[in-house]
Amino acid sequence: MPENSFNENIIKGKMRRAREKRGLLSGGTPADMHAVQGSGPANRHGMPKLPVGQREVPNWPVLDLGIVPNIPIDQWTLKVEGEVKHPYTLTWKDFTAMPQVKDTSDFHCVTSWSRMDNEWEGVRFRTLAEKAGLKPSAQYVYITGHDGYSTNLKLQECLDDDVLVVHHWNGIPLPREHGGPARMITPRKYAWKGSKWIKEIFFLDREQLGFWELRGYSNSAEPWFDDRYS
Ligand SMILES: Nc1nc2c(c(=O)[nH]1)N[C@H]1C(S)=C(S)[C@@H](COP(=O)(O)O)O[C@H]1N2
Ligand SMILES: [Mo]
Repeated sequence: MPENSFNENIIKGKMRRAREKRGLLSGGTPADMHAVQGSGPANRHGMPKLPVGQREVPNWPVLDLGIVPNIPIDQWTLKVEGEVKHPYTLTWKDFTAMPQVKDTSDFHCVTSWSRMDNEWEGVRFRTLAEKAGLKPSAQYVYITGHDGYSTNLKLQECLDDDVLVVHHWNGIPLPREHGGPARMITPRKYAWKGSKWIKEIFFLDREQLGFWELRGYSNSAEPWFDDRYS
């Protein structure tokens, strides 16, 4: 558990917003999305640049729950466990020795800002999963962060090429306030599905909801369907 505690006001404010906006679609449909042809990163799906209800920001806002963990590289570990044949714990050296990839994708926060064309570098989630040897029962994923955060995904959603555990962004080491030394990114989902300061990956045989999923955020979280709150 983190030493200090979450900022309850941040959480209350976001929960209020989730309640107010529940079931509220801002009018977009998949057909609208196809009306304008776009191009770009895989998570743009050849669609217009921005999913409905999003606005582009030039900067990269910081969102957290009032805790910004400091994890020196020499103390960093990532644990992979659950419904796997070979649970393991990576050190930083192990992690950076795994096959590395670069990918460009857009980053969509459910609070409506999007940061486009981010160049990420890290290890594919799929590579981490393959190393563990998933049992057929591994159908769900639950991820924790060093600040005590958690989030969840279906296994299938984690296996896309662009789901990464990243350590570099736009050519610089991932800044601590953005989850450095390493965070997960889930470009086809709203950004809360990617844990900053990633600590553990659990493969599960049943769904376990994460921090925001328990507090009114959509479990599926698809930006192109304006799928924000449940
Ligand atoms: N560990 C952890 N991961 C987290 C969060 C958090 O509070 N703690 N916030 C989520 C939310 S709501 C968003 S929008 C993104 C924000 O990432 P950023 O601060 O780098 O923009 O991280 C997600 N991952
Ligand atoms: Mo967010």
